[in-house]
Amino acid sequence: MRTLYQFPISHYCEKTRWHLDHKGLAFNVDDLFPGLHRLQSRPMAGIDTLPILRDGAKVIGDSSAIALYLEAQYPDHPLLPDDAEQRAAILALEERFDRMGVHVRRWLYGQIRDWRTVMVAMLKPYRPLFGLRDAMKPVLQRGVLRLYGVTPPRVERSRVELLEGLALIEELTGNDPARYLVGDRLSLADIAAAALYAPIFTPAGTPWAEISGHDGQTQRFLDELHARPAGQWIMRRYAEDRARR
Ligand SMILES: N[C@@H](CCC(=O)N[C@@H](CS)C(=O)NCC(=O)O)C(=O)O
Repeated sequence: MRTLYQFPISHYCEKTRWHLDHKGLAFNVDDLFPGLHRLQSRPMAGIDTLPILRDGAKVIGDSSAIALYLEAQYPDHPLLPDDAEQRAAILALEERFDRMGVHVRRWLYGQIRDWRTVMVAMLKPYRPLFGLRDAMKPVLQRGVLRLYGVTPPRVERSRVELLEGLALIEELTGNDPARYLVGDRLSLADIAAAALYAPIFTPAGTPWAEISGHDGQTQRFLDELHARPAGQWIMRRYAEDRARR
């Protein structure tokens, strides 16, 4: 039996969900409560972050390690080619977009003016449990801002970084939303880029689609990003390549 330990709202968890779905591998999810998750993640995989995948007796932590494990263990529907040069290029891009995930998260948390919908998206899977869930909301909000370094100068640097990442997608695809980042088929680089940018582009059916309440300036910026070839590329990957099984 396969279990994905996750936060539904985590874009790194989305990257792993996408990979599992792409391979047609059935899995259960275990939604751990943010903060308290460390009581399970540390003994299980020696890490503080999710996703963690349990596959039979094997436990793997970190979306990149999980990706390599899935490719080695389940070679059907590969997301890494045999060609050494292409494989290296894809892994380098996966790493680049994994780092981008940090900037996407920090920038986005830096824009939130009304935390209610964020908290709904974050805590929806958990039962109210004698009011404890709701009592945790301000603690979680402060924890998220501190943990992810959400300060005005760092949020601004993350904005610049995320624009550079979008420019890279446009360069690699020649501004054509139909093309893939490396070669002519979907790879790990594409799902890393699309999943880790998804909280900004909020494709339908993803947990971020329910978050609302940005101010006018942020909304205009988001609209500009959507109109760019890279924004269309991300939406297209979701529409065409995000199989849900
Ligand atoms: N490099 C990790 C990053 C995962 C990550 O940052 N997960 C966040 C959620 S988006 C997390 O678990 N944060 C909780 C914490 O750090 O306590 C991966 O690719 O799996």
